[in-house]
Amino acid sequence: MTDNCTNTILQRQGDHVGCAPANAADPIYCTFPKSSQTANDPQIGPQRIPGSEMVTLPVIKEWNELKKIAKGSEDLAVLPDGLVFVSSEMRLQITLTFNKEYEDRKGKILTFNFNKPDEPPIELPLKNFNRTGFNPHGISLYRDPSTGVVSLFINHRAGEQVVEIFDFDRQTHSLIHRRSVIDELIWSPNNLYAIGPDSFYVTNDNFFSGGNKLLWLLHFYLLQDVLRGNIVYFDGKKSMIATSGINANGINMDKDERFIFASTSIGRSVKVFRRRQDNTVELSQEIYFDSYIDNINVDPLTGNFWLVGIPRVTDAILHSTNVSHPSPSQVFEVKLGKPSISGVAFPDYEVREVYVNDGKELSFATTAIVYQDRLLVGTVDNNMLLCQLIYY
Ligand SMILES: [Ca+2]
Repeated sequence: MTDNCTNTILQRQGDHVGCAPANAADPIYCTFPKSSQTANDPQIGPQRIPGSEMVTLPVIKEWNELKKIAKGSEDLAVLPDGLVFVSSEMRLQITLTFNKEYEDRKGKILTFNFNKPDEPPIELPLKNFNRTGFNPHGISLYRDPSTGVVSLFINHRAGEQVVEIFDFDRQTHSLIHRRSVIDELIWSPNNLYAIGPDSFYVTNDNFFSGGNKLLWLLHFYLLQDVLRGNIVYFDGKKSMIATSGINANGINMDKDERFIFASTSIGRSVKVFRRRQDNTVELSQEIYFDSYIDNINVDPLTGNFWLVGIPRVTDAILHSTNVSHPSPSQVFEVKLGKPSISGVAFPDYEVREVYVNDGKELSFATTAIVYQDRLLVGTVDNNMLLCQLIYY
């Protein structure tokens, strides 16, 4: 990426994201090196992937209405009808610095409708729920054929790490709390994937509990290569470690739920695991990026994965103490190709960088979801960016 880039738009050919024609005279266009890799690319690895050619992508500016509302949208999840659930007003604590803006946040779940993009996000009432200390983080939605939509949220409640389970009431457009899952194996949850209305995989992004801030930060800054978090499976009644040795952040699965994809926090990669019958998982593949990968989402139409990267973690840390400090944002699409029965899960995968910005337009992005021809990118502290995907 280039530091003078302001923003980009996407185009794609079939299910490939491509690049728009250059128009250097237009100030809303920017230039950056195209970043692309495949499984056969010898440049795969933890190093930055050098761009082989310069391309120019145009900008989308359809998000202006959203910026007035959202104080962050750390994670997003979308239903098939285009209704988006937004985890908002999260209080991220990756420094010991007091941040008054965070302290004033209440934690909210919002909805945004892809089909009504001019309408601002709406806060979802949380019924039968004690909001004290509510601090929402990762989201997953489960569609139950009989009972409807179930939403699951990570909640960093004061002194407790919780997975909150709500039923979504479409009639009243509200969430009805059904259950708080507090489990000894869920100690530093970041994100989750709902397998059923009460069962899920959840990531622990740290070796230490989120409730012990000093040790948590010691691991975050110094011990990530020495001590690791993990991925935990909760079956509705009991938990177990699905795999160890990963400071897992974002998590998602393919539509057949045979593979788990988990980002490695500071590892600049996504690990691909095969799911076993007993719900433990086996590492199959690791895909590297030139960015710290946060949340992972899937385009239900193409099955492609959409990842958000944090190119410079130092800027993200400065941003977390002063939200006006820009932290660059990056979005990738991963086309997986056909899975292999054994060995490397997706030998023909392709990675394409489709959005990059120095943080002035979109600071500290963390998640990106696709609905039909639209892309929505969420951030920890600021606005969401709505993009039109142009097919060619
Ligand atoms: Ca995350």
